[in-house]
Amino acid sequence: MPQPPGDPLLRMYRQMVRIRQFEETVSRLFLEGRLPGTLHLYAGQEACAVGVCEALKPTDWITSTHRAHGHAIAKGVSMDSMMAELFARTTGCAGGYGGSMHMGDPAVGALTAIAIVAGNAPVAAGMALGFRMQATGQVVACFTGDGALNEGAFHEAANMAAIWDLPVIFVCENNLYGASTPIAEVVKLERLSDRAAGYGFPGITVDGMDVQAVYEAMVPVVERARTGGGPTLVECLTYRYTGHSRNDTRGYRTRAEEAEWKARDPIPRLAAHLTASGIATEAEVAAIAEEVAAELERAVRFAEESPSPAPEDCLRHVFAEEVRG
Ligand SMILES: Cc1ncc(C[n+]2csc(CCOP(=O)(O)OP(=O)(O)O)c2C)c(N)n1
Ligand SMILES: [Mg+2]
Repeated sequence: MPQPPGDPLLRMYRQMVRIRQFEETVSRLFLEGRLPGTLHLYAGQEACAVGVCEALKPTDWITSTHRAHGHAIAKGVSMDSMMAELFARTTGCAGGYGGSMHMGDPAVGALTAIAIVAGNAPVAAGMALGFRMQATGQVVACFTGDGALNEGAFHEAANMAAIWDLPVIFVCENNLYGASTPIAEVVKLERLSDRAAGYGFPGITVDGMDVQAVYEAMVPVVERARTGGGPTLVECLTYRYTGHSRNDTRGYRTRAEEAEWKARDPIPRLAAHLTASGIATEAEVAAIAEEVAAELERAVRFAEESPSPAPEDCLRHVFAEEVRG
């Protein structure tokens, strides 16, 4: 799927607004009891997904986590299909069987998200091995959290990617917490990107609240992966505005800390740059939010008007029956 045309900064701005409004909408729907299941919201971290995906080609891939909405939107998964997935409707991107943690669409290079923490890292390394063996020139960006870096699966994948110079970029969104655990309690390093030295590839730390910084950091890293230079660990310093998932009253962090991070919100930050540099007027920036709000209204309507899966189909896709014929 080709990238929408236009100024890259405006495109990134729109994408961040789309993610933010998607999260605000689904959060409200969830609290109203209109969505089943659970949610892991991405609000606050938009600059990471958008900056990373802007540096990828449409033919490149991402692998994602339990906090999947932002990654999926940034890579181009349709909000209609994501909304329908959250409503558990057959038009959802996983047929309504998966929910919040199973966002994705192979048609746009977004592997259906994997909610096992770090479970997507070996899969990304495997995809990258496939790309290299078939000389496709593609790369894969593997989104992980800070908590994921302490999982055995991550270490094994990073080491294998290192020894074979695989075209994978490990993007660690360090939002300071793994559920309720502060990262500083479970990692002795100040910079998680220093872990990369242990695998023998570069690691960098970027401001994950600044979409331009993330994008600019990613461009050479993607080029390096694509041209046989191997992986990089990109640590994005960021913050999730809401609790880890439902029922999280955020007792493990202070309201003052939250306010500090929200003062660095990536969306008004880029809006200020767009208007100050003459790329867009204030009215044009405001129009984007209105257009996105209308897009979301349509997505909710699409989801609500879509059919629910039939009870007799509940075991479909559980076993490989169709493959066995
Ligand atoms: C292997 C595994 N262990 C535990 C969980 C439960 N769990 C889901 S998300 C999460 C925290 C992950 O933290 P982090 O990697 O920092 O991602 P974040 O939620 O901050 O985006 C945990 C422990 C899981 N899904 N998989
Ligand atoms: Mg985290």
